[in-house]
Amino acid sequence: MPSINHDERTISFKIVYCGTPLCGKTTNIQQIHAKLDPRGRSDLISLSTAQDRTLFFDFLSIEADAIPGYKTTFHLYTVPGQVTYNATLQLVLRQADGVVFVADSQMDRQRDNLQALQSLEANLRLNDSSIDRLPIVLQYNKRDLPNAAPVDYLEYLFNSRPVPFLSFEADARGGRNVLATLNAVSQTIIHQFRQAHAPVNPSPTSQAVMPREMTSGHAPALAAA
Ligand SMILES: Nc1nc2c(ncn2[C@@H]2O[C@H](COP(=O)(O)OP(=O)(O)OP(=O)(O)O)[C@@H](O)[C@H]2O)c(=O)[nH]1
Ligand SMILES: [Mg+2]
Repeated sequence: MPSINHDERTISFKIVYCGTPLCGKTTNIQQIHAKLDPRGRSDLISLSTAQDRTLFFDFLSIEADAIPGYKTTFHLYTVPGQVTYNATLQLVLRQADGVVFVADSQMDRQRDNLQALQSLEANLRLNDSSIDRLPIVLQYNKRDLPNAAPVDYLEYLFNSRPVPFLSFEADARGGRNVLATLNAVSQTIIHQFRQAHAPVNPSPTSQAVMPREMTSGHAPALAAA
């Protein structure tokens, strides 16, 4: 559920990155943080172990030009992939407006991907939500690796549905399709929001809602971060 304040004319949406351990959730958020103009995003907050495993979550907030007349913010969270942190997954998923499910493309990770997708489904149900109602985008990550499974196979495993999810091939470490994935989920969220809240703004859009990507490398603020 988005958080709306009509007096202050602000709306914020929550996007959660889920997926099996080490599939690249944190790397997605790091790349988004690196690619976006610092004026349109917050600092990246990460709580991780010494081995860079996500302990609680990563958090990044992005301002976007999505709902005219309202300051719109997307709050991006990752959750730890390790099953020992399932309570965290459930907590962070609460009130999510959209989910990016990051699948690790490596052939030997498919059982874990499936388990993570089932866990996502179960946790959404516990939160009175559902994989069928929530905007969800699939990202097949680590496409750069030689042992990446064919995309057709991944589509068969994770996307054989009456209404398939939007899906993207990505190399989050190299930054490929990280923003495309984010844009897809945020557009779907905005589309669904507009359908449910026509009085706020009745006109539909198919334009990208994220702030523009920086074109000339990393921002100085990032180098210092
Ligand atoms: N080759 C390759 N490596 C990647 C890619 N994306 C992430 N990695 C690497 O995979 C490892 C795990 O990435 P993380 O982003 O920490 O994974 P995570 O899903 O956040 O892991 P947990 O928080 O522990 O669940 C890191 O060494 C990344 O550099 C990719 O697209 N290609
Ligand atoms: Mg992580």
